[in-house]
Amino acid sequence: MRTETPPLIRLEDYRPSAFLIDRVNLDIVLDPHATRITADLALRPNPAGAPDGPLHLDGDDLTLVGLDLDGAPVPGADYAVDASGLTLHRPPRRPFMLRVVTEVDPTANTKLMGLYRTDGVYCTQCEADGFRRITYFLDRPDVMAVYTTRIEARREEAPVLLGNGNPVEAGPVGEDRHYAVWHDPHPKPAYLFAVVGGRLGKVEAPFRTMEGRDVTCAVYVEPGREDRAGYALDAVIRSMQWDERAFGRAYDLDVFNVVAVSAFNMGAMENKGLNIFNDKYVLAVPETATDADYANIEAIIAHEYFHNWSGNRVTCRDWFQLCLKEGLTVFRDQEFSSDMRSRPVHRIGEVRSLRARQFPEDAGPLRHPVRPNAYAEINNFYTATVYDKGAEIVRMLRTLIGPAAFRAGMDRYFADNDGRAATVEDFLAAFATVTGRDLSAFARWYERPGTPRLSAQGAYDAAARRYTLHLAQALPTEGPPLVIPVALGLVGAGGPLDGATCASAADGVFILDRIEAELVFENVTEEPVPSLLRDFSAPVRLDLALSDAQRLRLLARDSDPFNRWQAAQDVALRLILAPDAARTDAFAEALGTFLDGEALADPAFAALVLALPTEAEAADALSGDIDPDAIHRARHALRAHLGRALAPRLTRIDAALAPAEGASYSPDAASAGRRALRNAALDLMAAGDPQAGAALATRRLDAATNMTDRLAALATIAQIPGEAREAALASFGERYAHEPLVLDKWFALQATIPEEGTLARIAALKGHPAFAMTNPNRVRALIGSFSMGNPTQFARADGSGFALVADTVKALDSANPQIAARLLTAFGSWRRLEKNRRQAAAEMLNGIKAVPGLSRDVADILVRTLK
Ligand code: 0A1
Ligand code: ZN
Repeated sequence: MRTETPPLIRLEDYRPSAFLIDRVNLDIVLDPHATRITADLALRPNPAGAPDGPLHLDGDDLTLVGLDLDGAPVPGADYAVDASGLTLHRPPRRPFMLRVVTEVDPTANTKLMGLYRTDGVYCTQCEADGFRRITYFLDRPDVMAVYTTRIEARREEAPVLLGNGNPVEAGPVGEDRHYAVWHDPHPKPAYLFAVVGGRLGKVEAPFRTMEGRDVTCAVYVEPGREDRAGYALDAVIRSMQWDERAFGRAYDLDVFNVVAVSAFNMGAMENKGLNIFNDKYVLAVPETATDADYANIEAIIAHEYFHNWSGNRVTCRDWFQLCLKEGLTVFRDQEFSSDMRSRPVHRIGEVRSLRARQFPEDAGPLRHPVRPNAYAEINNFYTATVYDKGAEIVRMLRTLIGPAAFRAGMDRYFADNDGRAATVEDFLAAFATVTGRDLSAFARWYERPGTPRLSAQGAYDAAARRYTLHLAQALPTEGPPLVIPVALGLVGAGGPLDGATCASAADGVFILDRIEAELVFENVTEEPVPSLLRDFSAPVRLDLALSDAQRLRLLARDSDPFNRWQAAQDVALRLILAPDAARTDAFAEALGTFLDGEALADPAFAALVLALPTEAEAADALSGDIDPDAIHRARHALRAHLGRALAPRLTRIDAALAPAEGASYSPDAASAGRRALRNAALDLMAAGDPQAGAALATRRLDAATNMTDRLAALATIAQIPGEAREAALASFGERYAHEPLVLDKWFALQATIPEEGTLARIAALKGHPAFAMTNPNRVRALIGSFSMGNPTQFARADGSGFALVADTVKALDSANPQIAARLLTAFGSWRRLEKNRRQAAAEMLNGIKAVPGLSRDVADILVRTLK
């Protein structure tokens, strides 16, 4: 069997459902191998649909046990079952009740979609199309129903039984069984359905909403881990408070439950009133979690909670509208985190991740618009483009219309679409209504794939005290121009030129809605350096030819923290791509002055300035024939040079930021910032002097009182070959032998060592007792980190790195196609590699293609990657 292009589903083919389901009554009797689900569905023809044909209910991997229509068994001749579901040949043209009884095996469910078991806990994952693995259903987001769910289980096996909505009743069933009934009054699509059953411990806290509703918030975790759930619970409360303050959105049920499970395909899921989380984004104590873990937990708890309005109360009409909930909710969680932490530091983090993940996607074979117009497998569209570029579009909209109009538009959007399945058009219409503006040109951002280029050229006329700036945009695809908000200013030798005026950018933002434009600044008293795209006001690539000296002026003098950081990144990137000792000295001197002046005032920001562009970013700046080894060498040489040049300062920083004796750990942003700078200093020192660095890092490792410092020290040591490294890795592995989430860090760290021996290391680690191909976190830690974070070894010219990943994809595909497909996306940039590596990659991809019976998930990525 050859791998064919899987058939496409197209946005233009969207039709309303022929039937609707208003109410769903589920009775779920949990059993490890034969869980029985009785679904009573209240169906009716959809007046907006065309209900004259047969009724097809989606189903996947189900055993049908019974089928009744209005209380009478449906004769065998009146329906058919196949791999895609169940068809009623002649459904009634009036409202009717359908009882569907199915049986599933949650223990055998390795895809982690539908109902499955992880560490003995029953849980579900229904987005995007997992509900059809529980019962036959109209499994599409525009079919919204009110659900009542009865769950029954052996008390011993599942003392905790959770569902969507509010608890209604609970009680015993015979000797050793019990049940619970949950009712969710808010109509919802099937993808938001969830149940959980198992032995779980919990922590809880009360919250009173601004509307006066008393809510019990709870976080459920593996029994004995309750002490690790407190930070997540606190983040729930802070998210609830923030959404009331920032968006006027209150919670709408009596309980809000979060459950942590160990095997989960993604980060977390916003099921109504019952969020299910990858435990990596819930569990945290200082001994096991890093500052980054705490920040992720806060952000993801917030993200899922914010979905309650942007996603659940207002959902998506179809999966093409995925960015409607995801882009908007990422924007909301970014705003939340910015308010909880340092806004500029957070913004830099957002952009780093956009550039690391979304820019390459947008430049490669998997490129797609933020709102795709066709897909073969929707689960492959939970991408950086839909999420992160989707969030950038919302941010640009706010910049375009201003914060007050933005808030009014959001209120309008929620009011007009509450309880509905909406589209991107509905979203934009709300803002058009409140502002009276035509947003049709802005809407092109949703349709056009690729990262626009913004080029800028300036000219100064000293006599006229006038500065003229020419801006032009270019997109990789044909079409009319985009609307690009360009936040900007001019910077003189002593700082921003506040006296300069520009009529077309009065409030510091120019809206470029043509292919090119000329801006004139008057009263410019000296030759300025333009500071463009402040705060990264649009997701574009900026082409602006500045000298190092001009960029370093921005680093020293600009008022925009983002562009100060960007200036240092730009200088460093150029030095990686074209090494130059004299210019590196000048850069080091500027960094030194920067550190002397303000490192200790804002350590988190300083740590970011010291973090050079990644190897992937350097590769991304090249158009083709990429040699990852050359990039690695150049970047390493730059770090070593800077490490040596800055050594005295780094030593001072190291000393100044040493924690006080006996000080206890706090995950707050300021404390995390001090740790980040101290650890960045350590790493740079070690690059400059590996021997001394290894010794210092070893001392740090021994002295560490929290996982952030311990892991940072270990990461530094891991880059320096030798006995110290092997001893440190071994002792860390032993110390955390029974902490899978910590071992994941240890797996990832070893998988990203940029040395030939790493392949053998990974092969050995696959045999580690804690490693399991059935747990996505383990696979991502060991194999995903390798493919995404070790460019020299993944893209080895001999093909062995590619082979490691390709073999994992093949081995995993039938058990868990979603994870297999995600791993495969690592090949996205293969065509831009130099010839030998490119050939090796093509061979591996074709080798996967030859495997019979590939999943649609993997086939879809493969076909697009090879196209
Ligand atoms: N809506 C979730 C993401 C998600 C998507 C698919 C899943 O299936 C395994 C799970 C989660 C979010 O944005 O957090
Ligand atoms: Zn989401």
